[in-house]
Amino acid sequence: MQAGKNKELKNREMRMERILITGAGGQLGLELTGELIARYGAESIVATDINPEMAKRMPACHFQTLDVMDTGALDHVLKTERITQLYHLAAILSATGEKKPVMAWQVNMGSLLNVLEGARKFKLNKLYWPSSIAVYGPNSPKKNTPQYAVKEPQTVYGISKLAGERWCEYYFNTYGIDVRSLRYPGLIGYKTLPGGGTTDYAVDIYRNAVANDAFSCFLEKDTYLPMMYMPDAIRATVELMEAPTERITVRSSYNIAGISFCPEDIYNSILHYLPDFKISYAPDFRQKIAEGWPQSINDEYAVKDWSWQPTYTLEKMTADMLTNLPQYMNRQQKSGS
Ligand code: NAD
Ligand code: AKB
Repeated sequence: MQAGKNKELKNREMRMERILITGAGGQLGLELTGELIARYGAESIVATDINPEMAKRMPACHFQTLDVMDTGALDHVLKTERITQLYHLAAILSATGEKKPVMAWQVNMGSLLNVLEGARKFKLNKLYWPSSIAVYGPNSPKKNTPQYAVKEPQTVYGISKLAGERWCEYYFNTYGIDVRSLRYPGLIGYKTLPGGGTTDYAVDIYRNAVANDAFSCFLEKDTYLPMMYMPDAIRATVELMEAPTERITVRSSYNIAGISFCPEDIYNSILHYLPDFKISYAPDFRQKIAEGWPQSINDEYAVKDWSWQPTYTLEKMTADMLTNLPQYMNRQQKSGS
């Protein structure tokens, strides 16, 4: 009886939140927006992106075009929509960042400072901002990389994520902003396309396999990287954001581990279902980025603080991707996106 009442109270509290998502049209954003709608109700969510075309792909919720570099426009939404929580996902990823380094720095840093200031001015309850395994560099331990290992990132993206982590911790220490963050590995899912990262090959390979196209991989066959299946990443995000404040001991960003594999491993896992699938290797500038990153991650703080556990292995992910991707690719072709 009491348990039922507590659950009802929690549901009511959750529905009183007003949640703003920036970069909601991206690979992570589309999926996370869907999950937040399911948990908090569509009326609680304001999804935004700089790209107005994303309105068409948005799950059923209020969508606004918003360039998060525009401080006035951001503040206007925070105020008029009475926002209480913000998920700041807009960013330029590693591969695009190496092509446009100054722009990547300006967008990643400028937008983060805008949302941190917005959180302070409008007294938000919580702020979520993702970091990345890209904060590590060639001098970090490669395997089972610890939370507090040396960090000398060599990409503009990694430098911006490391600086961003310091800013998040600063806003927590100085202004008491409840900022929470995860260092995601490369994310893989069937619902959305990746947006200019070094780990994108691990989504593209499945799409080529399902389309019966041979795949040319931009990384060498034995390049190991930390990766994570999207359902695990979404669950980790929600678990971190809903964990009691006193459990959060890391205010920069938490390491979280999922799977570690190389292109040859993922290829072999697909061959099990599609034995005629062909792969070739043509490493490009992204090889150097990948070689500067860890191969696997130690996530003991996330495990200890809020009981993080991934559920997907490479085999389980491949089975799920190949089951679900064909119908999503058909839908995406039909809608032209
Ligand atoms: P994405 O590139 O797919 O999406 C980013 C979205 O931000 C796009 O829809 C883009 O239109 C939007 N955007 C860009 N500039 C903007 C601006 N000025 N104002 C508003 N919107 C803008 O990226 P993603 O993969 O969804 O990544 C989301 C976050 O997660 C990023 O911070 C990224 O660094 C982090 N992350 C992602 C991965 C991954 O594998 N996808 C791994 C580690 C960390
Ligand atoms: C990228 O490759 O840039 C991202 C990341 C690991 O941060 N997927």
